[in-house]
Amino acid sequence: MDDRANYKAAKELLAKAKRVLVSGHLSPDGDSLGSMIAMARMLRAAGYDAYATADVHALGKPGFLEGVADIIPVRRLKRRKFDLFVYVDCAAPNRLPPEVRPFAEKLPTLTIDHHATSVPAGAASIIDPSASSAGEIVWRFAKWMNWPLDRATAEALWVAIITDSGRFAYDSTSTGTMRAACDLLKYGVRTAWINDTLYCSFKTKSMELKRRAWRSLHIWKNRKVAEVTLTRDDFREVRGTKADAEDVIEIPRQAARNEIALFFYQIPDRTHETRVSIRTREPHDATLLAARFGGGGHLRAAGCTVKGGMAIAKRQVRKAVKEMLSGKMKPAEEPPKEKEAVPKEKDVVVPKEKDVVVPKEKEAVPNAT
Ligand SMILES: [Mn+2]
Repeated sequence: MDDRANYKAAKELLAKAKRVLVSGHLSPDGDSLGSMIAMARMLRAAGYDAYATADVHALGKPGFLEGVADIIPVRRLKRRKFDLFVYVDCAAPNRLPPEVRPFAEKLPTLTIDHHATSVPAGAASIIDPSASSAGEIVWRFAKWMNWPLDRATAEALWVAIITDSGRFAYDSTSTGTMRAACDLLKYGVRTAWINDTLYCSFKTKSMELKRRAWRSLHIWKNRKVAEVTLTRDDFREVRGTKADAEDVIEIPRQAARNEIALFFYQIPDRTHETRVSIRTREPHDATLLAARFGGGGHLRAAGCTVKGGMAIAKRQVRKAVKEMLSGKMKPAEEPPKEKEAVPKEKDVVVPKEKDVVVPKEKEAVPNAT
């Protein structure tokens, strides 16, 4: 686990490569997208034929980054040839876009990640669960490699770090995070403009999804659990995607005394699956809950996909939540049921708030929204 040994292994792997494909997880968030763009840009500047790949139609707000123009859409990957694959911010191969998986299987791989559930895999791995973001690790490695940065690369890493650290608010924010941020500012990162673009510029459909999510707010178990729901119809009617509902999980998290926040949603283009974003506060381990349904993530932020419609998903997840609250949930007691893509995850801060008004019903039991 010595960083230096891992850096060296990564460097050796890179020395053997010419054409590098970089990918993050499905529906890339700011960290995933920023990290892959920065990695590809720095590799190109270092003489590699390097490209990031993503579903360019699902980028959400971080899609403003300059490096997005160079991304190869996942659907156009087929005819391309590469000799090294780099994973960034991706906890497991099953979280990669399906079009990318064949490359991950065939090529030598370098893993750069900060997920608690990530395990060293492939030819070389740089994994640090204490890092605020994959972007922070990419920055560290870039400095160690003496790669030059420019503004566009710095902005990609800045976005990676601020989105995953909650704008330097979460517990994962460390002196190392600030060191990285401090260095990035030297390259002319447009901080206020990026902040406005990411956090203060919601489209009408995004505002509408939030309005619907607020209306769905359900708080139970003596306020310890709060959940919001967006159905397939909500997305369809608004013509929105998951990217338009990125921060909806913050709604249930705002309730006073909240320990477990849940966001149940169904994306419009899939059938019979319900996705769940999970945020927890001490002492609850979000990965434990997600793992029950084959998902993963971080200690305080995780996600999973439940096979089945909304009512089934709610029944199963609420049952697991009750188990968790009663301290009966044990780690890894069950084999993962379903290898499936999970929604994005971030680490989470614990704001303290006064009372929040909490309408609504009693306890668990299905609720077919
Ligand atoms: Mn991340």
